[in-house]
Amino acid sequence: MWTAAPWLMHSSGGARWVEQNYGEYDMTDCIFCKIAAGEIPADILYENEDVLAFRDLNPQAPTHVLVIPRRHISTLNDLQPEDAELVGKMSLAAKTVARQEGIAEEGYRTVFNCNAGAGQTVFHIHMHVLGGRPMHWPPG
Ligand code: DGP
Repeated sequence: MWTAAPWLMHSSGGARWVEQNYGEYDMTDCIFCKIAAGEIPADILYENEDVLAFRDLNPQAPTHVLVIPRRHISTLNDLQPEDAELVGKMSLAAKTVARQEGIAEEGYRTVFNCNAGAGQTVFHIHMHVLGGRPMHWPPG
């Protein structure tokens, strides 16, 4: 059995749409879906109807925020052309959070890890927003 979050059923055209797009995927197993649904706590810095931003549990910099879409998308490889606006909204949320956190002017890094080889451990796309210390290149 799988269930879809109420906002998803409401905003995306109902169960048929969810079934076509998610098949048998059990979103109740996704930690970031649970954060988006308010089922588990997170230090949320920004949210709107499409995206939210919260502090990373295991920060790698003085500021380390994750920006996620409310809708479950497992990896960047699963993005569809119709998701372009959503990904744009994630970037706008990152910009807002960077300003709120006071790192916009000094600079910050945004990162999407895609799949295990790149270090993705949570399979719900997220943009890392890192700042508050010098960032080196190339990344590890
Ligand atoms: P990645 O390795 O790119 O998939 O990044 C996943 C990040 O998610 C990692 O930096 C730790 C963070 N994280 C994992 N579980 C939780 C959680 O329950 N709450 C929060 N706030 N962050 C989490």
